[in-house]
Amino acid sequence: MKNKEWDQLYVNGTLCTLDPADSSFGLIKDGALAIKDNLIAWLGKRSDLPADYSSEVEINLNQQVLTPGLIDCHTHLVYAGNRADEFEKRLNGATYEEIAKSGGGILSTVKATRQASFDELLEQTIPRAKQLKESGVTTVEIKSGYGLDFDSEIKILKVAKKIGELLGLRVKTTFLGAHSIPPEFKNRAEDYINFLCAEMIPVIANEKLADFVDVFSEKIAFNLEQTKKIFECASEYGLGIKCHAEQLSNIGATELAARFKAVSVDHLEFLDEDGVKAIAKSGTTAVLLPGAFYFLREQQLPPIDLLRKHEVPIAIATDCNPGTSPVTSLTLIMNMACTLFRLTPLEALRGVTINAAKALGMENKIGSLEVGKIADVAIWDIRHPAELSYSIGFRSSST
Ligand code: DI6
Ligand code: FE
Repeated sequence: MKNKEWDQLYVNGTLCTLDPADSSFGLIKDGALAIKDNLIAWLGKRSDLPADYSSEVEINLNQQVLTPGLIDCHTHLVYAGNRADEFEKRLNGATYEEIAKSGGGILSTVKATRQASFDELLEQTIPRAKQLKESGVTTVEIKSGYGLDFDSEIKILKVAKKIGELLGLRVKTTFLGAHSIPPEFKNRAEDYINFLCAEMIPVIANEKLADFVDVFSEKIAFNLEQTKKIFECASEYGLGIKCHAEQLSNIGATELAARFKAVSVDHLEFLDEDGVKAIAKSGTTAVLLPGAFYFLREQQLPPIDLLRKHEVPIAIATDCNPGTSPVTSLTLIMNMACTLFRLTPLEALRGVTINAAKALGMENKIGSLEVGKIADVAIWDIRHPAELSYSIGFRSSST
């Protein structure tokens, strides 16, 4: 019997390993990558392949570039309807906050999502998930948050899991019950928080419906004290913590999230240096969402230079949602991160691979090409990985 018996071997292309040990893209020209039992079993220069290998299948990359499968670490993919009407209102001068306060915004999507059956919701979500996949995504985080009652939130989380099964995507789910206060709890935010902590989080944890809990911590949503209650409850039930923080104003949500060792804080346009220092210390990943920045015509840039200075890992994601980021291409987001936030193409690619893996606590399993990691890859008809950020919304040849 031969020593190396692989299931699959890629040859004749450029590997972009994003190996954290490499200070750049980690390119291996004329590389070879072997897979055994869905794990990366070997990778290196083709000329260094061991003499005694054999592989069931050999795939010719024809000079294409192979990267780790992309990771979209922040989406609200499961919702019903759309908000084109609101988009027009905003173009005529209404602000996002004004629309939210008058009962539109998130709550209009909540209404549509509550009314949709499981199958209808699934049917509306599948095209979005397919488009993400076409942009090279193999792992996607999906938040609830457009149900805001027991049955609807569970329905959304189950649709998210079903999407993973149907499309062969790795799905991580996040419970975002604290996205907005539903109409039946109007002016009773405390009661709603108590309901989330007493009745929802325990069930969601016990039934393993979510990996993380997230809070929209903001003036127009939940304040710090309410956010803290949710984080305490989530920690008690062993769920990871994420936070929509400092998106529209600075209320100190980032520092609070850092105290709870959040895996990520997301948005961050209004983050200050104290907040950056706090997440540098807690090992929390900063997730930037250029789609929402663009769509809201935001002027305040997230503190990129401070994040760099304090060596905070930066991830980027689509934030796919009907209100502030109706986008289903992660490569388009890479381009936006470069044009709007001046990330380099390398930072953008790290932002959707290794750093996005960190934002999901999965950096030991996915996000770079290294022996022992899960072998999910994306193949691109390009010659250098910087082209993924340069082209506007590139599509992968396969994932
Ligand atoms: N921040 C956002 O940008 C989205 N959610 C959040 O917490 C917006 C969600 C929506 O408007 O539907
Ligand atoms: Fe979001």
